[in-house]
Amino acid sequence: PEQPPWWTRAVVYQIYPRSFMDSDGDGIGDLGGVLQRLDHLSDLGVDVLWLSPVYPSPQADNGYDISDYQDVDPLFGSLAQLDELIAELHGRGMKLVMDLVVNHTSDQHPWFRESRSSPDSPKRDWYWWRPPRAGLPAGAPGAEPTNWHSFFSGPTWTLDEAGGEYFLHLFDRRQPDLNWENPEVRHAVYAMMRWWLDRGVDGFRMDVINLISKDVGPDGELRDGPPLPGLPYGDATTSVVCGPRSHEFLQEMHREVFDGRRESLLLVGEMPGVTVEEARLFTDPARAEVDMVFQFEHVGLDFTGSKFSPRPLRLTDLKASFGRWQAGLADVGWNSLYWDNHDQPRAVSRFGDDSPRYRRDSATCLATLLHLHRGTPYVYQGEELGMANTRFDGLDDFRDVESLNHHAQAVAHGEDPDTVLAAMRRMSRDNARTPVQWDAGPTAGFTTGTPWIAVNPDAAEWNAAAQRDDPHSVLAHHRRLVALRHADPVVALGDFTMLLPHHESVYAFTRSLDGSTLLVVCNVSAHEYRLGELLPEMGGGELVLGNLAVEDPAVLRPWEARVLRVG
Ligand code: TEU
Repeated sequence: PEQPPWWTRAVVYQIYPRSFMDSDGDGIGDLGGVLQRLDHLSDLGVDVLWLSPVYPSPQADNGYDISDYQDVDPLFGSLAQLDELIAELHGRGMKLVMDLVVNHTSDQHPWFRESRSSPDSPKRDWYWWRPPRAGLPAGAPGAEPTNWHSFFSGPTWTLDEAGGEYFLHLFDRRQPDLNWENPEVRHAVYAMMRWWLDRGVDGFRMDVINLISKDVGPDGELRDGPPLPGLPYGDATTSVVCGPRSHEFLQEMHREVFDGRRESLLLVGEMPGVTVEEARLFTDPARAEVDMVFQFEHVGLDFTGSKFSPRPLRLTDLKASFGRWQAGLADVGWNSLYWDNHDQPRAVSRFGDDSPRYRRDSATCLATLLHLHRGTPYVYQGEELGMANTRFDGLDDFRDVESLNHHAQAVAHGEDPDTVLAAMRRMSRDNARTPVQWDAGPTAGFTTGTPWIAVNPDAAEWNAAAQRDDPHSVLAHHRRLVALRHADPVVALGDFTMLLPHHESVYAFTRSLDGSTLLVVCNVSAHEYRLGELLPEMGGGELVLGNLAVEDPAVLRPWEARVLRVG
């Protein structure tokens, strides 16, 4: 029988370089810092490093606005250091996956500058240029070519005064969308990707790759989306999420870039709004598109409409979502497993309990839950330390373009500034972007200078140095989870069966492979439960891994997680 792909047993660690480790004292993390901290990764046992963008960039969206795809921004270091990183990782048996941001470029990319220079530019059609809406003068209210709302607030169109036309940007106005309909664009991207593979990188995490195909009519027309409640805009997603040529483009990319080298690579498609059915198509190995999706359903259950309208999360909703994805990709396809990344609030604050009493226990409980599902787990820097949401006193403490744009728009539309700030404290991406807490020193050991965003005030207590040699720590627990996936094929490949789908606090499931079964029981609450009452038929079992010392095998303590071999 065919060997399962290596990444079914792998764990990915994500570095957001700006916040990981600063080696030169400018307050911004860099490649030198990553190189200094590689022991932390080896010690954790992870297999792959996914590095968020380090390319030259004006940093409007912290590097997700790229102005040169084939270099390293001096802010982060040099190409020579990137080569060194590749060699160091390979020497330690790890791989490097680069962030590939090709739905859009920076507005400072030479391609866009050229495109903008004139309607007759040979690169005009590399981006989406459109005249004002029929009957309205350029710049008039509502004259944008479509009514679409940007992911980062405001319209998705900005007028270029000089040329009199609008350009499309699904994100910030400094992130114009590339026109993938144009084959020159696609082949330029493929050439760039081959250049990176030839340099030795082991794959790509493809940013919003399911937005590259827009639903464009035969005469180039883009259509309005359904109105969004409470906003003077419409929903763009019906026209841009998993558009009609998405699969065709990814298959073409595969042929042009990955053929012949696919086995050793990791190809991850980050896909907001992707459905299970679409994900099956994107990750069916027979179709040769990507290896796994990075989907958003479970991080969209604690708000209504916009992420800045939070509501309480119900565990039953979370279980239903995970269960649907586990079932939908059971026989074909593959999923990424994550709680945290640079776009999400901190997991222990969002899904766990970051009060002193339960912070360590809930962080380890959540980790157990996640790593025991079928799929490839992703650990985001600091998650392995139980890092939590930070304290934002006022607007000045925020840095992220999404948060700042949202604040400006919401306040302009008459929302109460305190309510807007409260939602930002809870949901802002900046929660994930505070410096990694290495030790109890000033700036948590992150920099000798002034950090670009304030260190979380809890760093004196919650840091890597304090946890490294403590077998009870969140860090030690993550180490055990990574090792378990490496050692036990049931964790990597076993079938998944959800138990107790309607229980409000206990998350339980089994994983089975070749007659061997693991039972995973996690108490996602501060109450106690009697195991015998929950799962009477599942008595006994050998404890493979747990997050608390078991005092009474019959009692599941607050935030306790157990992995038991039951067959
Ligand atoms: O994120 C894609 C994405 O869907 C996010 O914009 C998401 O909508 C938002 O962050 C949730 O609040 C990717 C990158 O991960 C993100 O950092 C970039 O800002 C974005 O693409 C644009 O490149």
